[in-house]
Amino acid sequence: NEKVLDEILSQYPTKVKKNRKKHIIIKDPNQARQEIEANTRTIPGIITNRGCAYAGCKGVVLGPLKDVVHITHGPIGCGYYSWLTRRNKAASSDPTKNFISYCFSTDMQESDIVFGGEKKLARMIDEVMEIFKPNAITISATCPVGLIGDDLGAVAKAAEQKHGITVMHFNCEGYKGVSQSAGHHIANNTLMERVIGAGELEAAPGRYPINILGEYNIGGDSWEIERILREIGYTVLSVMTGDGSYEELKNAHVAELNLVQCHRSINYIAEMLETKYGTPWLKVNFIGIQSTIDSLRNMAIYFGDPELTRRTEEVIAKELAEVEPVMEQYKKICQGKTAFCFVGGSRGHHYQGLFAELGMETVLAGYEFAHRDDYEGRDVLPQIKLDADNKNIPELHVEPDQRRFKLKVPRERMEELKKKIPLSYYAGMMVDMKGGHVVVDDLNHYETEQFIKLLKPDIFASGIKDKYVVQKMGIPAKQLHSYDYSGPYAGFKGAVKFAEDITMSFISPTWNFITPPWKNQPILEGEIVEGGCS
Ligand code: CFM
Ligand code: HCA
Repeated sequence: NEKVLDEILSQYPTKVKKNRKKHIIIKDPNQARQEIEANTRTIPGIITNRGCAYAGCKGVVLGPLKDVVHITHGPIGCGYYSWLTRRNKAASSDPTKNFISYCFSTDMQESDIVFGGEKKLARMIDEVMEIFKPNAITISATCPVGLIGDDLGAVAKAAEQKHGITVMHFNCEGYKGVSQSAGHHIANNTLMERVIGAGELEAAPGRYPINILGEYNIGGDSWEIERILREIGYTVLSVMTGDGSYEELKNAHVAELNLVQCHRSINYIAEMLETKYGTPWLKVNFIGIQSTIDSLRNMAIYFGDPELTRRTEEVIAKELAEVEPVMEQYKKICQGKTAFCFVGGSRGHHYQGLFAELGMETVLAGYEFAHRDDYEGRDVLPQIKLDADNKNIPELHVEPDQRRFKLKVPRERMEELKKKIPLSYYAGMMVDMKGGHVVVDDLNHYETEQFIKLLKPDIFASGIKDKYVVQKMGIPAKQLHSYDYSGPYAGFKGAVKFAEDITMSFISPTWNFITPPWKNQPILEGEIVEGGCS
């Protein structure tokens, strides 16, 4: 409760306490809205799990585009850090056009920092063209590039003229935002301006044409999602950007519907595509069996075709018959256990339903870098204050495309549909949480330890940066970024894989060899006395 929370926060200096208090909510179902502070700077000195704008731009949004060579302009560490660690899988029918397994970096040295790195970058592009001949190149800036003022735009322009391909540059220096989130925005703006719509297609090459936005094929998730969608009869034009390609993305404008899986990283594109091409977007969640079913049914409602609805139900029934009995087995072991679920900007919410399907309650959840709308729902958008990121990200102004804008759904039907399905809408994480459950934004290592001691979860789902600290406390930790080299976890088959992995972490005998610290030490030290603490 609030008193215990206050005790935890009282270890902080007064100013820090005041700040952190706004980022932590205990869900109270009696309040219509509980406001949380999000997308603000981490306090210097606090150990956060967040990444940087470069990670969000190159690592998250651009990196998965497989037929593009992604150059990291900077010292080698940034390129190395983002080299395959995210597990965004990609397969290609043309292996000479799949560069996913490479790491391209200009490997800046001290002399490049002193005398400038533009020439080295230009030479590198020449070399890339000689060896790999990609259809497009991206250049992502790291912190020192912005500090020394290398003109990436000029290098990119000259390279385009010299080689006749698309060379896009991204001023996503790590410090351009308070987290990865600014990087998503920087990447998406340029993809919107230069890639989507650059293709020649005027009509879709199949029935029910859709794009899947905000799905990055981690551990093969999007392959499982696409398997289900194709079986129903959808034409998946492009995935942004999991196992995605520059060539596919160019024609994303002909879709009839855009699905949004990760709202945080891609909602700008979804909105801009609606304005520019008249394509509505639907919030989906393919993590968890029930969420997958709901998403498929909502898609069928959108298209409003009885044949599609029939086929949707047929596929759901077939898949359910396969996975339900297996899930029941795993549920016997997981039932009644509790989880913490703290992940980047969407999974903190998306995995709660899947845990519930195993009979588990998520008692603490949060995001590293999501914004208030991801917690509270899009209704709060008009109230969100301009933040530190805004001045660093040029705002794109998009207008209806004169030639290609086509209203996919008449306005009246759109209004009717909005009452039934989440079209252009995301309700956020907090509505799905129960009273007494804790929501934490930008959770740090001190708070991680305190909340573990207090709530003693049976499993902690988060990332690599706290995994081992958590395990040393005797708590199983599950990476929900990289899936601990497992997956896929999406869709029907993915739910079973997840259930198997979670069950495995509970029945491992390893935990018998660890004594959690609180079994040897009291949970809170010191005593409360009248008129103050000692
Ligand atoms: Fe979206 Fe992602 Fe996520 Fe994200 Fe990420 Fe990721 Fe993530 Mo790691 S785009 S917000 S910036 S779902 S890399 S695939 S797992 S923090 S919750
Ligand atoms: C990133 C990528 C990351 C990190 C994962 C983690 C990912 O933020 O740069 O901290 O475990 O999913 O790979 O989010």
